[in-house]
Amino acid sequence: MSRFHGVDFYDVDSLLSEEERAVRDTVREWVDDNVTPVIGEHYLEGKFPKHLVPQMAELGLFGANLPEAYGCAGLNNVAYGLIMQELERGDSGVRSFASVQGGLVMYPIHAFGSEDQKQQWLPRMASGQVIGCFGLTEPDYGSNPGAMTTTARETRDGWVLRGAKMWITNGSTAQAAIIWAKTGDLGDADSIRGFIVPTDAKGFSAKDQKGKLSLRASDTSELVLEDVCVPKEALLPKSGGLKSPLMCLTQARYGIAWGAVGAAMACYDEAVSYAKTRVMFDKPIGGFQLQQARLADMLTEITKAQLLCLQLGRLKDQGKATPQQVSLAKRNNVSIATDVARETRRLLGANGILAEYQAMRHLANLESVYTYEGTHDIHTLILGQEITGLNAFN
Ligand code: TGC
Ligand code: FAD
Repeated sequence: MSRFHGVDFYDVDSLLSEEERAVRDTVREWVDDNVTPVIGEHYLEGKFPKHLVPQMAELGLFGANLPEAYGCAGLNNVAYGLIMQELERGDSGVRSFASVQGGLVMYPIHAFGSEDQKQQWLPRMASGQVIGCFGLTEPDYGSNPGAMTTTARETRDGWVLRGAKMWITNGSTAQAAIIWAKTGDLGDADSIRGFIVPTDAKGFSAKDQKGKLSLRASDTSELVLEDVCVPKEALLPKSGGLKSPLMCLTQARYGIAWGAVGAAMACYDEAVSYAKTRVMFDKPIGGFQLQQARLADMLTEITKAQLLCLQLGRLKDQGKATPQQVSLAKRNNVSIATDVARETRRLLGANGILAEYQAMRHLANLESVYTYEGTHDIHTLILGQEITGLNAFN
């Protein structure tokens, strides 16, 4: 039985299947035992806890919603979401690692790869033997990836890739990178295709992004591709156009919507426990109306976000979830999680700035989560376009 029982004000638990609860409890316990005790130190040192990767693989956390035929857990999307929730309860960097590996690297190989590519890469990625990264963002093209300038030119033997990718999670630890590049004119976003590029290929280099004050327990890198030659088999044959990487983003954004709830739950738990034990003016601070208002707001927003995730997951399992519904959940849940983390930090007073508590680390992390996988603003515009039919991006 898990030591962390988790805020569940509306008995969302009763809406889960036995298998979904079992998956959630297993990951919850693993996070309590293996992530929470060490993450503060790794965060301060600016290091991803690499030693956790084999354990995560053993638990089946990589590409958990992909088929068992490729060595994956074959879970439904609700169970997958619960995994992301529990991982991010530990740290956004740990959830990021699993999201990138599963949603941004294994998913495109599964969706756009040949049978040979799936057999060659997916089992090794599920078992953590091969770590992947996803290169879409460029130094000059973040929110607007369709304008990317990385190119892939076809030769007699294969392809030559040239360009740079920026802010790439797992970039310096990965053995394989999914690189998105234009195979036609720079103005032609329809010519974007995906490639599986081994990171030891000649001309490929990765440099760690230094000076991060957020997601410190996660590797983030710049990738440079200087005429990197790859064979014909490196191309993901069914990828075509900007839609392909955007489909991957929908997978990862779905996981983030759940993950953010986990970070908020961790902060709320910390806030409640602190409010009940910290005595000021001769009584626990939880006995003051101002702190109760903070806690009531947190509980309300977390409960709404949990219900949002569950229904989104059920829709996804029925094949009915739209990218816009995923945008709404990513936008809302990251935003409320950031608010919960900030209010927890404030409730904790001076202790709230310490790494031995969780709130400040989650708050700093969530600032990255707010920006990556489509900034909050971009998701606002995606929803604005869905509502009005009018494009306000450009
Ligand atoms: P647009 O014309 O709107 O779309 C091109 C085609 O794609 C379709 N589409 C989608 N399909 C699936 N999922 C989505 N989310 C989709 N969004 C659009 C669209 O229907 C169209 O299809 P078709 O058939 O008509 O060709 O393209 P646009 O150039 O106008 O761009 C729209 C915009 C701005 C929304 C898009 O570029 C965007 O989402 N920008 C944000 C970029 C972003 O999120 N980057 C994330 C990089 S990866 C990352 O951050 C990893 S963090 C990892 C971690 O550590 O966890
Ligand atoms: P910009 O696009 O320059 O945006 C700057 C500001 O302008 C933002 O506030 C934005 O909302 C706003 N803005 C932009 N366009 C509009 C508009 N049309 N209307 C109104 N406002 C607008 N990318 C990957 O490919 N792979 C990864 O693994 C990856 N990991 C990441 C890890 C971390 C820690 C971080 C921080 C980022 C990561 N990213 C990754 C990149 C991430 O996806 C981009 O940072 C994000 O898409 C935003 O791009 P940008 O930073 O260039 O901001």
